[in-house]
Formats: sequence, C-alpha cells, structure tokens
Amino acid sequence: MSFLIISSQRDPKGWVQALKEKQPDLDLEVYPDVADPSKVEFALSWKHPHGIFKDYPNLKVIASMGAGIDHIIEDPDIPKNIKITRVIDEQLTRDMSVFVLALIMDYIRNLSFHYCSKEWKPTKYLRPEEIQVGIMGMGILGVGVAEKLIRNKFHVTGWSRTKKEILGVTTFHGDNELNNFLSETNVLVCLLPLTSETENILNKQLFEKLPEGAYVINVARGPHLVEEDLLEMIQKGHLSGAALDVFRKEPLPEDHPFWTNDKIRVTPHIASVTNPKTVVPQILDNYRRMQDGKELEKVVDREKEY
Ligand code: OXD
Repeated sequence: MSFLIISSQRDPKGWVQALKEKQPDLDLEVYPDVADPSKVEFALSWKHPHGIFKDYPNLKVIASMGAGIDHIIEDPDIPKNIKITRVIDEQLTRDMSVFVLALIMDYIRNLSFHYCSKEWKPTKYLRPEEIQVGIMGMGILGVGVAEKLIRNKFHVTGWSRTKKEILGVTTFHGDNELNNFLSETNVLVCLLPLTSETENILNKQLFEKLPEGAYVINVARGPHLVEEDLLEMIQKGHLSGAALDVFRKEPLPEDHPFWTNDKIRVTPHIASVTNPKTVVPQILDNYRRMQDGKELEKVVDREKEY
C-alpha cells in the first residue's frame, strides 16, 4: 500500500519532509515517478492533471492539500466511490483572517496609494466603525475572518446558502436575502466554496446591488468572478476598486488588464497557504483510518460540492 503526493504549482518537498518526519516508514511516491500505481490507495493532491486517477485502480481517498477541493472535483473522471477530504486548520484560518484585515486596512487607509504616489499628499481615510464588511460564505474561514474584523471594530454581516447564527454578525441566507445583504455592504469579501451554484456569482447584477463606491475582495476562487464585469463596474465608478488574490488562470497572465488597473490590487494566491507541518497529523490520521477501515474525518459531500 502506498501514499502518493501530487503537487502541481506547489513544491512537494515540504510535504515529503513533514510526512517522513511523522511517519518514517511511510511508503511514499511523488507523482509522476510512481513505481507501481496499483499499490496507491491514498493520494494527497493539489491541482492534479485531470484524468490521471483512472490509472490508480486501488485508489480509495484523495486528500486536498488545502481547504478548497474544487481542484479535485472539477475532474469528471474521478470515480464516485473515491472519498475526498479537505483540510481544516487553525493556522489557515488565522492566516486568512489577517490577510483580509490587511487588505481592508490597505483600502481604508489608502496605503498602496501612498506607497506608489511618491508625493506628499495626505488623503482622507475611513475608520473601521464606518465600514460594513459583508462576507459571502460563512464556513470556517468566513467565521474566522468575521471574528477578526469584529475585534477590530468593523461592522460585519454574513451571507450563506443556509441559515447561520454567529455571535456579533448579522446574517442573511439564500437568494431571497441576498439583496438586503448587499445593499448595505461597503466592502464585499468572497469566501464561498466554488460550486456550480457559486461560479460567476460576482457579476454585474450582483455588483449593481452594492452601494456606489463599494470595494470587492476575492480570496476564494477565480471562477467566482466575472472579470469583465468587475472591470466595467470599476471603470463606471460604481465600484471603487478590488483586491484579488485568486484568478481564473493562475499565474495571472502577464498581459492581463488587472495588472495595470490602478484600482485593482493583485496578489499571487497567498492569502492562506497550507503549512505541511501543521496539517500532516490530520492527513496521516485519515490515512490510518482508511487502513483500519474506519470513518474518515473532513470528508467532502460530493453532492454539495464542498
Ligand atoms: C486552499 C488554497 O484551498 O490555498 O487552501 O486556496
């Protein structure tokens, strides 16, 4: 029985080291150098090349290296009997919360503007108490971000598919309550899982429901956003700008208009990147559970797509 690592766009070295440290006798393979695909029962994966899993006849579990699992389930060739798991990790939540707070602070204190202006030109700034942040997606990351913002005196609302009650947050749910949620939101933060329902949700119709001058932050997935709609709404002045950490195509192509738009801040998918050391114990725990025929933890509902 072997354990496979597939890691496109992320260096697998840290994972190999962290796994070997915790379990030196682990029979580890790193894609594409796999001696015997029929021995692989567990795969730890980040952005695998689609279609490859059909070459692993005894594969039982695919564990995502991150919180998102869209990069796994978007592959139509994954047999339905294979279990998919994701990572839930306090450090990931903390990293995401701090990152979103930093983006909002940059926006309300005009920091990027001042760094780039090379002129002594004080600007008016906004205070957290004057800002309503609306978070779309009240899963573990959404709640973590909400708590961080509340502690820093922002007003926070949350929108999710199903009803949620979160201390200190005014919550909205479902399509019927989306307009109410949007109408008072000054800073919109997308932290939704990417599913067939949420793809393209950040579009012109939604942006039009935000108050004039609203700011958009996407730290979820690139396909949530209709890129031309964002550019149009910024150009019209309806949106004051955006901070984007995720993109339809990553790395963001060099000639993409986001790079040169002075109202758009681009970061290279760095909001919260899994630290192998902190999550390897939960991955190995699931590996052992699989070996012992026990129920796995953090299993994804493939119907719900998250
Ligand atoms: C994740 C990510 O899903 O890094 O963890 O985007």
